[in-house]
Amino acid sequence: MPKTVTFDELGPVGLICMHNPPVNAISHSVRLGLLDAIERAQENSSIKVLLIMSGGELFSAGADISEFDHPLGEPSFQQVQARIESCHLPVVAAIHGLALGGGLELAMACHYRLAHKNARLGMPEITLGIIPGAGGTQRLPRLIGARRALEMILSGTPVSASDAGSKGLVDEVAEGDLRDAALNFCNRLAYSELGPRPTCNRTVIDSLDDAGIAAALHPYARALKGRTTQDLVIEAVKASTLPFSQGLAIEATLAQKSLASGESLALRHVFFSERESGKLVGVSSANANQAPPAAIRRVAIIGAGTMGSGIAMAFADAGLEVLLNDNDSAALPRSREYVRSMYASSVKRGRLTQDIADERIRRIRNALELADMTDVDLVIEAVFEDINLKKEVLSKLDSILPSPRLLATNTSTLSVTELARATAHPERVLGLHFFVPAHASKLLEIVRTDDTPPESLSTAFRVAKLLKKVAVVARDSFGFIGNRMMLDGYFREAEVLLLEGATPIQVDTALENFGFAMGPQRVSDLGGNDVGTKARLQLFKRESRPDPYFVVADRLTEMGRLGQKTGRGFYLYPNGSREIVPDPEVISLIEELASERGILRREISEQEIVERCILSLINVGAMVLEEGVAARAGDIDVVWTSGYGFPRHVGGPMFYADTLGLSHVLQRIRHYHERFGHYWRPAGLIERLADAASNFEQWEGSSASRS
Ligand code: 3H9
Repeated sequence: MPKTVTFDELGPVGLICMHNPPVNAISHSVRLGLLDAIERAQENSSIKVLLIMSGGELFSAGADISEFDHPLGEPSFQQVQARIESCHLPVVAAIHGLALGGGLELAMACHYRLAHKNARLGMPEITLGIIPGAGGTQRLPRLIGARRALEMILSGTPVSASDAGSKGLVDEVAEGDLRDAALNFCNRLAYSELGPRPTCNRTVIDSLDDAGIAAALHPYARALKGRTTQDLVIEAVKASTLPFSQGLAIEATLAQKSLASGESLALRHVFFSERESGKLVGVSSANANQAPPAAIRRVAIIGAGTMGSGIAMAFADAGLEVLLNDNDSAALPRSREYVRSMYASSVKRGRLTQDIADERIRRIRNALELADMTDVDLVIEAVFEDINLKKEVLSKLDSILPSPRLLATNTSTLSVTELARATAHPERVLGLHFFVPAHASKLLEIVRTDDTPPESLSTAFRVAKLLKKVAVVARDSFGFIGNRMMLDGYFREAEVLLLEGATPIQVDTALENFGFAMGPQRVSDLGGNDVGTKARLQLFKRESRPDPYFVVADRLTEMGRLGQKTGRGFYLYPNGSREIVPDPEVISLIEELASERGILRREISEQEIVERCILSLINVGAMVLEEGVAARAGDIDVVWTSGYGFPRHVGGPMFYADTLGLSHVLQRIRHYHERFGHYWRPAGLIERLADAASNFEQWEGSSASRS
C-alpha cells in the first residue's frame, strides 16, 4: 500500500508530507503516519524544526468523511494534535490550495503557520451538520478571537490567505514557491530563540455575549432555518474561554452529538450523492477514462432569450468563449442589455469587480449565422419550445458541426429522443436542462436517450464540472426527474389541497415550515403561472393527465393573473412589491372550481398538508426510479435539494422516506389511495421494498437497482 505520509530529513528540517489523493483527507492511515513521523523526528537529534506539508493540489480537505459512520480509529485527531503541540521541536504547517476542517485544525495545532497567497482556509463542517470536532472550536478562538471564530465556523466559507494573515490565523503569507518559503522560514526558526508555541497555551481575547452571538448568526439566518448545528457550535465556542482541556472535552461531547444527528446524516448523504450523481452508473472513477470526455473550450448558444443569455453567462463565468446566435435581429442587442444589467447588479452587490464583469461580457460574442459555428466544441440550442423549430435548428447544426461534437437541447418539455432522431447523428444529441436563472442555479439535468453513448455523457459531466454545477442524468421522459415529480407529485397535491379547503398561504407556510425555501404557490407566482401552463400544454402532447390537474393555476393564467410580474397571481403584489398579500378573490375562484367538481371543502391541518405533499413527492420519485428515469435514489435527492428548494438538512425526498421507514410510508400512501383513488396508487417499488423490510439505500446497493 502506498504510504500516505512520508518523512525526509532536509538538514535541520524534518519534512513530513501528506500524500492521500485526491484531497489529502486525514484518514486513519494519515493520522498513523503523522504520529509515526513525529515520533521518529523527536528521536533524531540533528532535526531542529518539523515542517508539515502536502503533495497534490491542496493541503487537506479535512477529516475523511467516509469514516464518520463508525467510531474513528486511533490515533484520534486529538492524540495527533496533542503530540504536535507538546513536541519539544517547533512544528510549522505550510498550506497551499485549501486547508479545510480537520486540515485547518491540524495546522492550528502546529506552532507556526505559513500559507501560499492563493490558499484558502475554512471550517466547512456546518455544511455537513457537524461542529469542528478536532480542536477547531477551541484553537480558532485562541488564534483569532471568539467572535471571529464563531463567524468563520457559522459561515462555513473559506477565507483567503491574506485575510487569514490579517486575522492572525497564519504567521506569514508566501508568494512564489511555498516549499522554498517554508524551508526558509524553518531554517530561520532553527537558528532563532523562538521555540514551540502551543496554541492551547494562548488565552482567548474576547468572550461571546448574546448580542455578539445574534450578530454572528444574522447573515446565516435563512441558510440555518430549521437547523440545530449552530446551537452546538455556539456552545462549543463559548467553552473556549475555559481551561483548554475542559473546553476540548466539551467540544468532544458536542461533536459526537452533532455526528449522530439526523441533520448530519442527511447532509453527509447529500454531500456524497452530489459527487456520485456526476458519474456514470456502474463506472468507477478509476475506470471513467473508458469513456473519455471531449475537451470544451468554446461553446455556441442558439437562442438569445432569457434562458439562452443565462446559459451564455454561465459559460462566460467559467472562463469560456461563447458565441450567441438568434435569428431574430432584435434579440441579440436585447440579450446584451440583459447580460450587462445582470453583471451590473453583481458589481453593485460587491460580488464582482467591474473589470471582471467587463471581461465576462467580452467573452460573449454575437454570431449572426449558424454557419459560424464550425469551430466550437459544444452547441446548446435554447430556442422557443416548439418541436419543429428545434428539429430544424438541430439538424442544421448537425450538418454544420463536425461529429462527434455534442449538440444539446435545453428543452424542458419536448422529447429529446424525437429531437435527436431528427438529425443524422442522434448519438451526439442530448438534453442539458438548465434552471432559471441559468448562470446561478446549481442543478444541471442531463437528459439521455436510448442512443446516448457513455462518451457523450462523460462530456456532459465535464460541462457541468466546468460550470460548477451538480449534474444528474435523467432518461428522456415526461418532465424528466424534477418536473415529473413536481407536477405529478408535489405541486399537484398542493393544488388538490386548495380545492379541498386549504388556502394558498396555508399551503405555502406549511411547506416553508417543513424547510422548503418557498412554498409551491409562491414559486408559481415567481416563475409565472403562464410559464407553468405553457409547459404543461407541451407536456400533455407527450402524455395527458386527468382533471383536476393544475386547474387553479391554469385559470389564473387565463385571467391574466400571471404572478409577481403582473402584480397578481395566487397572491397580490401591490405596487410592484415582492411581499405577498392574500386575495379573497382567489379563494372565491378556488371555491368555484371545487364546487364545479363536487369537492366539499373542509378545514385542513398543516400536518396533513405536509404529509400529502411530501408523500406524493416520494411516491412519484419511486416511480421515476423503478422506471429507470433516475438511476439512483441519491440522484433524485440531488435534483430536489439543488434545484427545487427541498431542505438539504432533510436529505432529499428519498432519503427522508428511508428516515420515515418505508412500511410507514406505504401505510400512509395506502390510506390516501383509499380516500382519493387512482392517482395515489402506491409505487410498486415502495410496496416491494416495504414488504422486504428494506429501503432505498439498500436497494441502491443491490444489483436489482441496476437491472
Ligand atoms: C472535518 O474535517 C471534521 C473535523 O472537524 C472533525 C473530525 C473529528 N473526506 O468535491 P470533489 C472526495 S469534516 C472524504 O469532487 P473538487 C469526494 O467524495 C470535513 N472524501 O472535488 C470525491 O471522491 P470521488 C470538512 C472527500 O475538486 C473526491 O474527494 N471538510 C473529502 O470539486 C473529489 O471531491 C469538508 O467539508 C473528505 N473530506 O472539490 C470539505 N472531500 O472522486 C469537503 C472530498 O470518489 N470537500 N472528498 O467522488 C470539498 O468541499 C471538496 O471536495 C473540495 C474539492 C473543495 C475539497
